[in-house]
Amino acid sequence: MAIEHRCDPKAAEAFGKERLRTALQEMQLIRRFEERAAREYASGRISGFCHLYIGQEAVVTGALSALEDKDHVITAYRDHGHALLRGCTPRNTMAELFGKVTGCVSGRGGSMHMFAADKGFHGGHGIVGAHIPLAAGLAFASKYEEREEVTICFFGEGALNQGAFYESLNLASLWDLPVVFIVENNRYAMGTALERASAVVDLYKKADGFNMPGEAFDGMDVATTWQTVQRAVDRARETNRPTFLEARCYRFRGHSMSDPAKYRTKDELAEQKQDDPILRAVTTLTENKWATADEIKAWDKVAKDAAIDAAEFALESPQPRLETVGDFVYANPQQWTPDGATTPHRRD
Ligand SMILES: Cc1ncc(C[n+]2csc(CCOP(=O)(O)OP(=O)(O)O)c2C)c(N)n1
Repeated sequence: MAIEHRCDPKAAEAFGKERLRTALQEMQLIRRFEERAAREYASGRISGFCHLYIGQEAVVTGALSALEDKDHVITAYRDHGHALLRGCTPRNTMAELFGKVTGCVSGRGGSMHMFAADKGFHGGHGIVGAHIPLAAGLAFASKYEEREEVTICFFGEGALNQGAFYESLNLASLWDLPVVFIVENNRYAMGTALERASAVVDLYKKADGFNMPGEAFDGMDVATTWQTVQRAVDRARETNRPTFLEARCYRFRGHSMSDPAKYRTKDELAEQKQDDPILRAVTTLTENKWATADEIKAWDKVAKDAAIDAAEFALESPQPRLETVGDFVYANPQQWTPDGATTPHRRD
């Protein structure tokens, strides 16, 4: 795909000045938040797994611009951006990374399990492909209860040869479920290039096997992403027909914080970084005179300040109390005590 260092002009025109201005600010927030998270991880304040979304911000930002508040979103473990745009705050997302009690799931989930279910964000899932059936279930419930809601389900291309993917897309098509499946094809599943793992590399073509529309799009362009996803969301809302979309994108960091990413060349990375989704939005906004350089700089400062504030909040927040270690694990839990005895649990 040819690299264009701006948003597609027609898509940008359709997206419009106000939405592109908002989209840039959302992408700046995700970028600055994750840069801060990376620093906190390096300093040892965040532990466990941590997968950054840096480079892919246009996918979630454009896609969620096509949704209404009542709709549903579910994703895999590369979920910080999805959380920030769908109901979590910078503070409770960062606190979750720190494992603090003020985190969006009380410090129990960490990086891979962000949730804001009351705002339609259903995670944050660590097992590759395991949440795709849940998306079909969310869409089934919306249809069954006649709520006219749409579900967007994001996953990586590494999930595409899991059985759950085939089972879910088959049922979604067979039962006419209002769901949009988006594969974020960032070209590598951990260290494995798509070409080494998949017999089909034009992933959108898999839609044919489910008798549903499929399309690939430039996932580094926030306006094109919105335009493509909006068509699929409209189809789902109006006809209950599902769609399978392939967002062609690239992650600028390693698979996780512990990955030196030796499976790709420095030249490849440098070339891809020229196609930064944030720079593309900046170019389009300034070329169209939809934003000034000063405004863009000010928005970036707001994003940086939000990330610093979130980290300070997370650092000052308390750890969950040891006695609550068994909370949220079982529906009918026992209380755990340090000497190994268990007693019937009381939520206090
Ligand atoms: C069922 C299962 N198998 C293996 C893993 C280990 N694993 C974690 S991430 C990953 C790669 C997934 O890549 P992809 O779906 O492309 O997502 P990306 O990391 O590119 O966002 C694997 C194999 C897992 N979490 N779940």
